[in-house]
Amino acid sequence: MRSMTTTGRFITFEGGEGAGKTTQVRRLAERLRLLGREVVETREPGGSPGAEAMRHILLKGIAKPLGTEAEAMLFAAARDDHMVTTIRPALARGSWVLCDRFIDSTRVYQGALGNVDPRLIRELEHVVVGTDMPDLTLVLDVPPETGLARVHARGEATNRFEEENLQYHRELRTAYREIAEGEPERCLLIDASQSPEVVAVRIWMAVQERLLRPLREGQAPRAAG
Ligand code: Z5A
Repeated sequence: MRSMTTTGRFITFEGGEGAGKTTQVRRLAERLRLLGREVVETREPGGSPGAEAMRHILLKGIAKPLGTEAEAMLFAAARDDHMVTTIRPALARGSWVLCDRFIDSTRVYQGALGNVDPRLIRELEHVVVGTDMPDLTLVLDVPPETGLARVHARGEATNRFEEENLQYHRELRTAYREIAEGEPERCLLIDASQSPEVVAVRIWMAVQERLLRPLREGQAPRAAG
């Protein structure tokens, strides 16, 4: 959690395929820039040259034969480079960091769905993220049928995770909802089946209430869970 004397804030966007994370990162960044905030838009896996190189290996399924535990460690290694190279320096400058996927993706994809021991997942988080947890995590919630239809309508090649079956995507949604329920101080579940405009308004209200108002009033953001 950031201190009240630091103006930078760290927001992560989570959810299943086609939930609208990338769209909403862009919209929130535009709103914050209009307020004069410096904003860094980033993503995982990726967000730094080293991590972007690893993204290719992870999303093409090249690491899949190594097993989900090894994949979790590779996602963590990419995150470590991202933290060191991009996220921590941006927060230290007072920038707002908006990140498309972060630790909850590892908890859900490798942990809940990949059966990686939660103790290993937590230990990797502890080593890589430490106390630099997100101030706010927006979990965009959409029925998997809707999200996958959006992704397929784009007509781009699918990645290793998008190719899993519908039951897999239903379990992903359940796992995300459980995280949001379990950590209400850090996470907020957003109904992402609405239009992009409606979802953006809901997100903007949450950011104002949870982060901008406390900042104006000289308080630290609500404690991360
Ligand atoms: N992964 C992991 O396993 N472990 C980890 O630790 C991490 C990641 C960090 C990254 O995929 C994969 O890595 C991910 C988990 C795994 N699995 N998958 N797949 P990615 O970055 O390639 O894909 P993604 O993160 O799932 O993004 P996406 O499929 O592009 O979805 P999105 O960002 O949520 O949605 P979008 O790009 O904003 O929108 C998708 C389309 O829907 C687009 O045409 C929009 O114009 C449209 N859209 C957006 N919002 C709406 C609304 N509200 N209504 C209608 N249409 C909309």
